[in-house]
Amino acid sequence: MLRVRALNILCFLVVSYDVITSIPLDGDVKIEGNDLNEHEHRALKRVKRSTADVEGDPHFETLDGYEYDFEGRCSYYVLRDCRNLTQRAFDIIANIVPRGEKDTPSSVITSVSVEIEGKYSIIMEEDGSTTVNGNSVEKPLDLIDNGEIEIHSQLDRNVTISVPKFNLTVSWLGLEVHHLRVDLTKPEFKGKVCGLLGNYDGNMDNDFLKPDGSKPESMRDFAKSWRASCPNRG
Ligand SMILES: [Ca+2]
Repeated sequence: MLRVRALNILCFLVVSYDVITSIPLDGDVKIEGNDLNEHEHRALKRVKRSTADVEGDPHFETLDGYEYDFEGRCSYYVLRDCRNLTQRAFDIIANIVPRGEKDTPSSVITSVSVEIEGKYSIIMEEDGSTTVNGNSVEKPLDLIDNGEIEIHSQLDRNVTISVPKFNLTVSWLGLEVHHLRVDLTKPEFKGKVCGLLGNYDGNMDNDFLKPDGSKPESMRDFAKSWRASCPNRG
């Protein structure tokens, strides 16, 4: 049975790469996870998580913990603010390109675009090179508009975009692992975002829906409904 007990001291749950640990802080819960089975780990992540991942060829795990694989060949809305459709706080788009051999087809994300409030267009390429509104980011730490957006980047390394006012962090490591991670913790976005990484309402069962709220007929139908554009089609 899943054991979760309250602590008198502060306690902060960290979910990272399927490893669940607890860091003593204050006012949260402690997770005793050594003997949890896979189902219990997943249940726990569903309750506490605020992180979504897309990795490899590509394997998706939504903010609410729903997991699936999808080999696309277009650009897709990974996660977008769906509160105000005319002025979105953010929009995260991934470009997916076929990379496999004929017998073993697969796809990977090759670049990620992050749009912030319609003012900033940040593009992270596979090698970590990054531009903001078309201008290259050359510094390891670039503060846009006095820190409204923070960009940590180095060629061939991780790129991390932080938007403190939205509690939004987008991390990207293109080379070899093609790993995109999105962390969103601001409560006002709960149930108010959409895209391939779900709606962040704590329920994984409603993440597999099309933009109009209808159930897709297939994975292909689901992914197609979240297409942003299709530049990879010849
Ligand atoms: Ca959900």
